[in-house]
Amino acid sequence: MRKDFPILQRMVNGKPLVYLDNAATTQKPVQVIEAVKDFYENHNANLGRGVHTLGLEATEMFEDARRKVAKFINARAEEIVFTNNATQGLNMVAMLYENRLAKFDEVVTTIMEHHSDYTPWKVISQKTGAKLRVIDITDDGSLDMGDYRRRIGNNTTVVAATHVSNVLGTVNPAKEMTKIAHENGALFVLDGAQSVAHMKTDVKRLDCDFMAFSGHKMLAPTGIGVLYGKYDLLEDMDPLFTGGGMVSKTYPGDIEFLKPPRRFEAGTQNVEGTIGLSAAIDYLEKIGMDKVHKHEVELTKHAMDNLRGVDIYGPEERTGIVSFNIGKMDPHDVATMMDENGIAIRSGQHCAQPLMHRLKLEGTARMSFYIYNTLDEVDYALGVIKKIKSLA
Ligand code: C6P
Repeated sequence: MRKDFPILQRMVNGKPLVYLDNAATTQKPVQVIEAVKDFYENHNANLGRGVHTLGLEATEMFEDARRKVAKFINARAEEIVFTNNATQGLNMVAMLYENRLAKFDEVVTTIMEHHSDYTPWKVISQKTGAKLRVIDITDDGSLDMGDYRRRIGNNTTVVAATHVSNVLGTVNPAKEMTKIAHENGALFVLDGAQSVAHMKTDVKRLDCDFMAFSGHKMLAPTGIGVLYGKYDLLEDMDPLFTGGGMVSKTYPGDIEFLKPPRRFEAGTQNVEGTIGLSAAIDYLEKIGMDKVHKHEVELTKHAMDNLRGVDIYGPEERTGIVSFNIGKMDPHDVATMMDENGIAIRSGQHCAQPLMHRLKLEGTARMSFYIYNTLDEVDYALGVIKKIKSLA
């Protein structure tokens, strides 16, 4: 499939590009690029605002993309709200619940959250006086489920947790976590930013109440994201933003909003993004999400088995994320030296400062794999790491 990704032909610093920063964003196949190009060349129009042919086509393509996303995660189309990214989706849920939280409520989250899931709840808790309870990890970087069970109780209103850690690759038991949250009458919000692109996701099976994710981490363009919400919960909420495309009537003294999901999609939407996302889902489904996951796990296992003499963080069982440090070397220096050899990795705190603080780390270097990476690329990266290590 590598020929589908034009950027993989690039040279970087005189070496063939080895792109191992997929947890930050993935590359895009020609099928996605062409789908976006086709939209602009043949169908471009605004949505639901006209009866002309282009307008009807664009609207149909947009709604078709919604149906595709819904099927991909086993939801109903009315439960799919288009957003800019996972960050917007997570913030929306926190803001929508602001007026339902009070002083004696508790919001539960985890120490491994990305700032996009940690900070909205921190801010909302500060505003409402609700207590923020942060679940710890075990020594190997798994979520401490004993701590989770102990801290959730009658006062817990919302649990917000990531499915997969963007630093440790840890896969949290989202179904079990949801069940425990529901047994205590709490809502469960899942951050799917690092999971939906990497494993088969079934929101009905997980039973989570909300889930947010980003298109750009799953072969689609930037600027398109998804917020899934159970329909009765969405229907029970007022919009955060008002404007064009989400009102059914507004006269002096009277206003009525459209039903979800359009109620939460004010203003002109990112139509090209949804079309790119739709093409990305077609691409992933053609491969099969089980195969996507299997390939990543194989690369990760190979990397972990052969990465010697460096500190690796996180549990054995994980998705395609490997965070490491070479002695006391600054992770940014490691990433720079990898880049000199054509390898793109991420370094630093990965927008996960609570976790860095917990691990007593300034940062890590991070390799993250995806469908187009090969065992040869992993071996090449391991060889470069070995050379860098010899300089330490
Ligand atoms: N993590 C990383 O390099 P956005 O930026 O909205 O598309 O995704 C935010 C986000 C939310 N949750 C998790 C678990 C994430 O990993 C991310 C994005 C990238 O790790 C960029 S900081």
